[in-house]
Amino acid sequence: FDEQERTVSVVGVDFSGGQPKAGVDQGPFQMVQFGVLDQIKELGWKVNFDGTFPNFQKLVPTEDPDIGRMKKPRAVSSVTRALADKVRLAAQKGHFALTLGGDHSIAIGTVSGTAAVHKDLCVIWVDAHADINTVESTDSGNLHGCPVSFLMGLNKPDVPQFEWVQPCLTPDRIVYIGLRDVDPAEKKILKELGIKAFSMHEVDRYGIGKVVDMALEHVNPHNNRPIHLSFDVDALDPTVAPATGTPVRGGLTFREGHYICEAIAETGLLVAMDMVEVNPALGDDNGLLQTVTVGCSLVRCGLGETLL
Ligand code: NNH
Ligand code: MN
Ligand code: MN
Ligand code: MN
Repeated sequence: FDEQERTVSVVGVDFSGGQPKAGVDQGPFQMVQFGVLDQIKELGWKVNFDGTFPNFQKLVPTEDPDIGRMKKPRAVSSVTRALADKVRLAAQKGHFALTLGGDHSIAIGTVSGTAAVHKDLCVIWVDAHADINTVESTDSGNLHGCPVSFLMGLNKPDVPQFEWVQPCLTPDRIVYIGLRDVDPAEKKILKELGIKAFSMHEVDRYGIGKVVDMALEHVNPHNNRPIHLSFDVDALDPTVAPATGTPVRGGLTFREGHYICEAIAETGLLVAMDMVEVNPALGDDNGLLQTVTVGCSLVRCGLGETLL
């Protein structure tokens, strides 16, 4: 980025249709209310925010019956399609694209948008879950468990509602950190495609410093690929981020989560970040405040906040 005018385009996606729990659509509003935009400005960024909520709810159809196993396919498709356009336009202007979710299905849109501009894009997916179920393999039918399969073009034949999605990710251009709740069908997909994943087991074994080094070395061997960081707050341990739809014990500590964002920001290659699955409706007031606070501070670290 040009040091003179580093600009962040922020998109808040008030959308929950990729999973069944209400409230995650309020995540962006809560993070903005908590002050994330001013905090980003204090880091020296210009902030471009078109922020009238709701932006995306209006695209959700009133009738959206299941198609096969897929729940709310039309809603997810139209929201992510509009989001892809917004993110693409931001990236075309040379802006950092920050997307506040919303559930993780929105990554179909965010990664499509950045990949359309940054042809050599790689993705770092920080999550308790692999989100690579296909429309056939998903048990839950919740599309927040499927975005990676769309981005990689794994759903064959094309799902008509998602025909607009250009497969933009190859197995060597995505890496996972934090996994600990991966469905059997997803394990099979990861293995067959040879996708690199650092589960909590590897975090325990090598420590977060080494894991991030290895993850970057894998997706970005020559340090020249733009990076999209898709951060699901449920990657963090539920003691750190309780207000999320599918908490899983044994997650990243507060510092491990922040270290990941700091180290990726340090590469100077980060062009986009998603902060998703913050659900202010879940948990008590303290848990909500904790989760919103940590979402904001992870975003700041991704945008270059350092401890010293
Ligand atoms: N793997 C499960 C599914 O496909 C759970 C996905 N839930 C998430 N993903 N929160 O990040 O339904
Ligand atoms: Mn996820
Ligand atoms: Mn998750
Ligand atoms: Mn399942």
